[in-house]
Amino acid sequence: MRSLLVLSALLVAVFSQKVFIGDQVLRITPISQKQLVQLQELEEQQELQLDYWLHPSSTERPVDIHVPFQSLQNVKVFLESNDIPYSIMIKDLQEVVDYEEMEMKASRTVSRNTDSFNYATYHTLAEINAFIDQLVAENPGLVSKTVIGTSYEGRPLNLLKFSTGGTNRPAIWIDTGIHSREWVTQASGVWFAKKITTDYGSDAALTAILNRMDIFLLIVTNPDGFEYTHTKDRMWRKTRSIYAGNSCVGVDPNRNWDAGFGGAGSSGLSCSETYRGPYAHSEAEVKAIVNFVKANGNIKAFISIHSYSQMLLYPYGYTYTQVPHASELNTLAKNAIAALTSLYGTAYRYGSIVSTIYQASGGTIDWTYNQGIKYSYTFELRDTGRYGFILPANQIIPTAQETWQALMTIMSYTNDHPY
Ligand code: 0X9
Ligand code: ZN
Repeated sequence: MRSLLVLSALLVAVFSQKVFIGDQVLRITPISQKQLVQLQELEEQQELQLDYWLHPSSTERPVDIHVPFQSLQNVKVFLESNDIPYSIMIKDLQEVVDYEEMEMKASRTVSRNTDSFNYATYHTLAEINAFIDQLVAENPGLVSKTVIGTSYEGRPLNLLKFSTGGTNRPAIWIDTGIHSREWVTQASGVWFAKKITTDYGSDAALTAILNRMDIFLLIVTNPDGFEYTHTKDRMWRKTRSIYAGNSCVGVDPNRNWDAGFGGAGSSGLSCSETYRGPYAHSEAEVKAIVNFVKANGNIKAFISIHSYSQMLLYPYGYTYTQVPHASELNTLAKNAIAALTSLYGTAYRYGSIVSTIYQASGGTIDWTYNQGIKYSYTFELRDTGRYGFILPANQIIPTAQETWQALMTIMSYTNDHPY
């Protein structure tokens, strides 16, 4: 065990990037309450270094775990001896990561404007920031950029504003990439930005929205984590903040909000992927959005985009208590998903976070809802687990296109239902 850890540390030193050679992603389908508890207990075993891609919640839903090579034997023996059914979803994670990197390098070009930008490939932080500046320069009457704060490591949080005028108009907020490894979300965010500029003035529904409301779009919500996924560890999810006394780096920015902070479905251990941080809003990236929402009291819809699972969710995640607007939010979610599915047939589930995915405390949209933003939603984009966070680049555009159908449904409804 120790020698394997030393070996993997050595490999990181040599390649400078974390490697996932022989790591597997297991899809586990617990068939009893007892097995669910066993999978929860397995998650507590820090020394196994398991990365739960989907947490245990009910026997209706699978549990996906990224298992490092050095823990595979132990985990498989544990599952088999307890008769817990599983299959191997990704047999060698490094192969999938290598393929993605090869594709990305092969398609890399420097684009001088947003028409020649390649929307069908993944991009670095620098490329996305260049895209943002080009979009602003090309559409000075519609698009502007504000830096709403800086990340822990000092990177700007570049918020795009789409506005046709007015002051303090009602607004829609969309963020992507708060979990840095969910690359299809930042890529979709880029596509949405371009889509808004091409559809304004030609698409009647979007034009109606922008004639009355503003749209705010934060594409790289966790820039430190995003840079880290490109340079050091493709699987990095959290921020990159460091706290004295903690053994591990980073906080889960979707457990750090002041809504049920510290409750079930979050961890107090810094090495956990769901570490909530030392206190609510400790993370600079979260705090910047909190300040912006408070200063801009006119946000009417708040949509936070994640992957994967193919779900459209509304509050709450921290409690089983239903939100007062549950039935309206449910109907709107149903309509949004009908629009999404109509494009390519992609199947989505929808419902409250706690009843649809799993309990999670300190999440973004629970806080925004409690701030009075009624239309608070969160997406989990493609896929359902075949590739998980390493979604092939040829799915970026179809994912963004279908998601846009759902976003338009929510935005139009918000525009038509002032409150
Ligand atoms: O665990 C999470 O934070 C979300 N899943 S993810 O794989 N994207 O990490 C689910 C929590 C539900 N809340 C939101 N999707 N915001
Ligand atoms: Zn996420």
